[in-house]
Amino acid sequence: MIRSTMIFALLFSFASASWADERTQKTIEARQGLLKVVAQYFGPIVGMAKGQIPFDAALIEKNAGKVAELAPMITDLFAQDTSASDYATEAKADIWADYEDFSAKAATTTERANALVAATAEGRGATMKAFGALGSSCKSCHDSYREKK
Ligand code: ASC
Repeated sequence: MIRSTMIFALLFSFASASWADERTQKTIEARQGLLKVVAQYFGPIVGMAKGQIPFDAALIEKNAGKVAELAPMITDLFAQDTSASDYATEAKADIWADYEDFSAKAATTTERANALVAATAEGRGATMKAFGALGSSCKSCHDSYREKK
């Protein structure tokens, strides 16, 4: 009886360790996917800013709106400290050393994406200025919290 309880406890501890590892991996993959989706909506606006494709205020309004919806998911998906994981990630441990600052930067991105949506009604100059502000909020977080490649 004692022996079977011990075996069960041992098996359960292995099972829970691998469950946690799997959750960590899924979390990291979900973050990477989220940021890829953000970049997908961001990309055409970068193309317009560089003059590679024609300026299209309606598309910027739509895409910036998507970024504003996606950005709050950043803090949801980074809530779990995965800095001890061996799974490949560019997320620096500094995120969880100052999660308040990380969250504030993510909140700024949401605000600036909403500001970009609003700016699309004010013409190209105002739109591109608001886009610059949004891009610098992305960059500010990457500079602090993303591993340099
Ligand atoms: C992108 C992309 C980023 C941001 C950043 C903005 O398109 O992939 O990480 O813009 O460069 O400054």
